[in-house]
Amino acid sequence: MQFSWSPFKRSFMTSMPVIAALGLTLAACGGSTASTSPSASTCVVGSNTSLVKLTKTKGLKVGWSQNALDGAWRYAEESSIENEAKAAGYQLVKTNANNSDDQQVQDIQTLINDRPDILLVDPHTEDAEAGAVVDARKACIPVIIVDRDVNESLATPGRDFATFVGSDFQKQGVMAADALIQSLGGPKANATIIELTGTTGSSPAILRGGGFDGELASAAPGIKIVAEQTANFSRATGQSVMATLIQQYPKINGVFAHNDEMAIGAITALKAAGKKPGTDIKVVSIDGTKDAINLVLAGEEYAVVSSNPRLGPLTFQAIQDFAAGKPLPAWIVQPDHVYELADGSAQAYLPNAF
Ligand code: GYE
Repeated sequence: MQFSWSPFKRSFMTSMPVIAALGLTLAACGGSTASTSPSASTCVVGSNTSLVKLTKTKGLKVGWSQNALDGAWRYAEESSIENEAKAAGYQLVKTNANNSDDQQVQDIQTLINDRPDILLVDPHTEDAEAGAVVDARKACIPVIIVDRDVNESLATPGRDFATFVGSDFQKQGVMAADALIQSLGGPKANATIIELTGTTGSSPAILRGGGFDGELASAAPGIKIVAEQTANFSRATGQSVMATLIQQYPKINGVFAHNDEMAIGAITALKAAGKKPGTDIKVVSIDGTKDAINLVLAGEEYAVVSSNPRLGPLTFQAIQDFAAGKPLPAWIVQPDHVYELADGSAQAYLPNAF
């Protein structure tokens, strides 16, 4: 599982305050000063320098580039963004890239041409949309990255975008590993497991995988990952991938799925193969959907680590702070938790599940 940036770099970036717009008298790459966004007055179009400053705080037009609308998590995120936009009295211009990087790059370009005051981007993968984020900055439109991050060596917080609002995916992976280790008998356990990974190249897949694999190797070296395969964060794909893998590895003791959808598909496949998930195979996943929490309550899944999709409040607070000229951190972290049957936490969380 590859890392695109180290935890050290991440925490360094987090502590770095966002540099305020610098009055942009520096190198402009052949751009004219015309056609700036209605509220982004200090920006030179095509400029390679600093973040754009907003000069209005009310009635903002907000662009929103969603990478897909394909499951409970993403619908919950979408309504959280919609609700906050409505509550703030902002106009929201939305696109949905249906899990296509090409489509999302095109969507961002369309949104740039529509001249929003600020642009929110939830990138499908880390690298593919980074160039379009830089294009938005060069078109004098400030960007906030929401949920999934871009590769921060290609687009940098404080320069190319104002802030990243999202969960600590690496920590989620560590929490998932600790839960699975516990379910398999603790750090001294000897066991074999399968890991179903999310969309290749997306920040949650990279970081959840990295956090999980690192924690497993150091905390419980007797637990081995015998197969690691992507199921694209999809329930149907999780089911078909697991249907094949369980024939190949019938003796596994556990499954880690990077999201609930894949775990639910995997549990269906395990049952169809005559296994008893929860009894002979322990399953852990990440998200906190109603469907997965109900499987925890039914004893078929051991634990779910939340990845709170309700990112609207933090995101729109960041917009307001940015518009008011307040400095933003490089990363605004959405906190997450582990939910299990044994300690009653899954039951207590259920009313908040999505
Ligand atoms: O886990 C998954 C969705 O980016 C954190 O994307 C998000 C992930 C979430 O498809 O269910």
